[in-house]
Amino acid sequence: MALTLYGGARSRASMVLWYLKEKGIPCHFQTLDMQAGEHRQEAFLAINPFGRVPALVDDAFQAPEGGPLKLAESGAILLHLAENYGAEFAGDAGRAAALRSLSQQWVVYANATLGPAMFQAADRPDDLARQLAVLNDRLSHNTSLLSGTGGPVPWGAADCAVQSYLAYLPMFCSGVDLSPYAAVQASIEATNQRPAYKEAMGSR
Ligand SMILES: N[C@@H](CCC(=O)N[C@@H](CS)C(=O)NCC(=O)O)C(=O)O
Repeated sequence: MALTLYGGARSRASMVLWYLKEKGIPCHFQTLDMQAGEHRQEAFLAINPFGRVPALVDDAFQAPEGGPLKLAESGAILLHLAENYGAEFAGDAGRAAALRSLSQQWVVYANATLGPAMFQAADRPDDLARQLAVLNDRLSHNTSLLSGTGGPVPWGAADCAVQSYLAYLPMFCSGVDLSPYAAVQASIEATNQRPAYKEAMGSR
């Protein structure tokens, strides 16, 4: 099995890198010089025609057109890793299916709902506030987003996706007052202290 992750400096690839490091999954990280437009060159467009990072090549799986599987979109990559390398969806078939579905829900939520709310925080502050209130309530009961699903759950793709965005809050939404969300603040602090997170952020 060989995995290659393509990313650039301060890109969403660091989210995937964090997951890989947290789970101890070996992967070659290929840094693209995005300032120089390497992500728009032929060689990378053959991996992701959209010319965006992250992208993953996994030679343990075959692409429908032949050759190794090539995947784009941070959420799809996280879910692929969770399914095939992360040992996340354990238990009997019913529980495993529920964990998988909930994991998909949180990963899609992070990319499609939380991320956009953060980027539009100045125009639609109420949307982000509503989401932070729900997340704060959720995180004040459990540190893992999949907790409460009838047994222990390892840290996983759901936590990685949501916590990655939350950790960006103080940076990207510096105008948002986080003081009403103590559990969100605590979880950002906890993320910043995780050795794998620090390592991923340091090497992106
Ligand atoms: N929804 C995509 C977004 C990918 C994306 O926009 N990546 C940025 C870097 S964070 C990029 O490659 N930008 C290059 C460009 O737009 O030219 C994902 O989550 O992977």
